[in-house]
Amino acid sequence: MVEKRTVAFHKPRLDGELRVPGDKSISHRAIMLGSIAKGRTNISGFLEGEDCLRTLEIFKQLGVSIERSGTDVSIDSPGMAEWKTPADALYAGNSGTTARLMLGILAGSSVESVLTGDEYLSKRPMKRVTVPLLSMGASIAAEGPDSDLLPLRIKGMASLRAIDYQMPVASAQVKSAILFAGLQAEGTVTVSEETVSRDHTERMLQQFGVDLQRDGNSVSLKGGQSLAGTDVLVPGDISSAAFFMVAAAMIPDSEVVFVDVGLNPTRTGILDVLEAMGAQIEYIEEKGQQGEPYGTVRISHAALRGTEIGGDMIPRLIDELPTLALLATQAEGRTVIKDAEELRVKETDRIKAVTTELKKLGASIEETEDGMIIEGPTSLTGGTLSSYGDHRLGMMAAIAALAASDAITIEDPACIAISYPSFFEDLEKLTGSEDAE
Ligand code: SPQ
Repeated sequence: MVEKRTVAFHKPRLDGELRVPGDKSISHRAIMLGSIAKGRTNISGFLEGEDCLRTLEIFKQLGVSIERSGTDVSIDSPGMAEWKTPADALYAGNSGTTARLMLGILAGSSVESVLTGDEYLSKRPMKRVTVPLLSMGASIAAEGPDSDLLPLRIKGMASLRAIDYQMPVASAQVKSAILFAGLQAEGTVTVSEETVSRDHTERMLQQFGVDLQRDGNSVSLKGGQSLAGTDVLVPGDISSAAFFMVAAAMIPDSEVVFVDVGLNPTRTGILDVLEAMGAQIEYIEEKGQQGEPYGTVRISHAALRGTEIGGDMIPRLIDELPTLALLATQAEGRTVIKDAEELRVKETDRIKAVTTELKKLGASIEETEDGMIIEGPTSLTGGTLSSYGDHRLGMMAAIAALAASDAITIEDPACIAISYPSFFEDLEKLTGSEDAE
């Protein structure tokens, strides 16, 4: 039986201060680089979400000593040359980041392993990563009938060939996998992308002592460098905050202050679009520590207008597009989302899922090949929405309940814990109301 949760609000308004949990992308990378490096790494603000816990468990299987107490993690690693061959398959769960980045890391290790995932991840393409890795001399073979899909067997080669790779898609996962493999390459690895994707890997490699060159949209590093354990502070995840940023902008009289949220410019597209749609945004404080900028931002409701979202903006807000589509249903005029075909290969086909689910509430939204066209404003009814096992769809459904005239029942809401385990508590805190069950 599918688990369900019903969310209902009577004339809601959001008010207060919010410190969202740690950034998912940065938490993964902190565990990965802390395990590759020799010595001790202390992480604070780690995201206790399902995806990041999968990454952590994988490195324990590889023999790295990792202790976690809530959001504090300490890693004592002998360095990747000393990892042990795991007895069982390495399970990435629902996490595309874990699977794709691990492929790059394991390809240059000295262990042999099999990487698996859950039913959703097992349908997501891996060739975008395995093709460049194979050209570096990696040994990766499918265990199943489709070479694009998990499970994959990786025989660590300890040393790889250098490549100069022009990425066909803007993807931080592909870029990171090649850079991680590049740490074990003979010579210099260069990765170039047409549009810059999130750059957490580049920033964190430098924090761990790697000499890395950035030249426009290209990144290069020389193989054979050693990494030293360090301290990593993980700021709040702007992709989690985005749900409440959209809610604050959408619901009259709302005002929310987001404390210590990540403000890396490769991730702040959501703020630019909210501003373009007319929301009030005030940057209260901006700080930067160890290469990752973060700060405090106030977002308040205002009359909203439709906008166009496409081009270079897309990688800067790719994971926020489901909730921005919801916001567009409440804005005056037309919103066009384009150049976002990557949404089709996320945890689910997010273009199809978002249009199908928002239509159930009465939204005027049409699917295009690479995005969506939304006409607003429309009043939304209640209904039963599927999460498709996709955390971002589950949270979009809950935020839709703030604007809907009736209750919304979310099917399979448990997936929300993948990136935001305390989502419903924060929703209750900001609205001051307990959602109906
Ligand atoms: O890890 P996963 O499952 O791929 O997670 C998602 C998400 O919505 O949380 C995408 F489905 O985020 C990706 C993001 O879309 C996380 C990520 C990263 O940490 O490097 C990069 C983006 O993916 P991509 O394919 O553009 O590299």
